Amino acid sequence: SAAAMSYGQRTLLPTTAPFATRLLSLMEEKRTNVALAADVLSCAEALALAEELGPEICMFKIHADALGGFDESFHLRLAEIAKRHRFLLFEDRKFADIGSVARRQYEGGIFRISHWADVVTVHAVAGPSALLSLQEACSSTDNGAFIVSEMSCQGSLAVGNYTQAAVEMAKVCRDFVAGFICTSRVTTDPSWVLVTPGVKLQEGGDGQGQQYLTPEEVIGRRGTDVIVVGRGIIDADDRLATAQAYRHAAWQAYEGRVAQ
Ligand code: 5FU
Repeated sequence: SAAAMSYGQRTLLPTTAPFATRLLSLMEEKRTNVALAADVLSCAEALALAEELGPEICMFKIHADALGGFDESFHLRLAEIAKRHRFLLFEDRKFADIGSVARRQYEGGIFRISHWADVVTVHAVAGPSALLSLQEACSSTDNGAFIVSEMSCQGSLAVGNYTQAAVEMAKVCRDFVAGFICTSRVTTDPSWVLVTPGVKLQEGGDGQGQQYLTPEEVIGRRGTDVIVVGRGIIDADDRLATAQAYRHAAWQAYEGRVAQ
């Protein structure tokens, strides 16, 4: 079955997008399917985190607009660390406007996301125009986007028909869309990479709507591909050991699934 295909095998499919190929190859080689949600207060803290945890992760996810002290030097320094520790840069911008504005938000402003982000997120709510505009503006054909097809938080409206329509939308932009943000196996097509936030070693919530599932549940039972972990790692006393524990749990769950 598709869930039993290895990350490496999936890079060989003709329908796998360039960014998905990069990510799947990196995961297979580095043996990690953990993305870090680096939701810290400042760029200085984010850089320290990238340096410390870079060797454990496949993607470093930020919200650039929530990091204090953002300037041009931040992304240059982050890119250098990413290259050295081999992880990809993920800006979780969740573009949701008309194509022309989404494109300006991607290329311009303070953050100039297209200049440094390997992958971004795009909401499906406005239809495919944002995706098509971002694809035109991306700085490399190896870059991509994940469509938000489900959300981890309580009361999300991205369910049912919306989720299915979001998955369908990817087909209009196959070279750019690398996969989906989701909490379940929203498609059985192994070309797409399924990325799941809302993950902790202990199930529960954060009191502000976030809902957590375990790495075993997400990768092993539900059959998605990458876990996104923020506070589960960032709030730990020993961040490195905790990141390694998530890495181990998520990789074991993946190996169990591929062995079936
Ligand atoms: F699309 C989504 C979603 O549905 N849920 C999320 O939690 C994105 N996220 C992001 O994952 C959110 O913006 C945070 O950056 C991160 C989860 O952080 P946590 O600290 O692990 O709860």
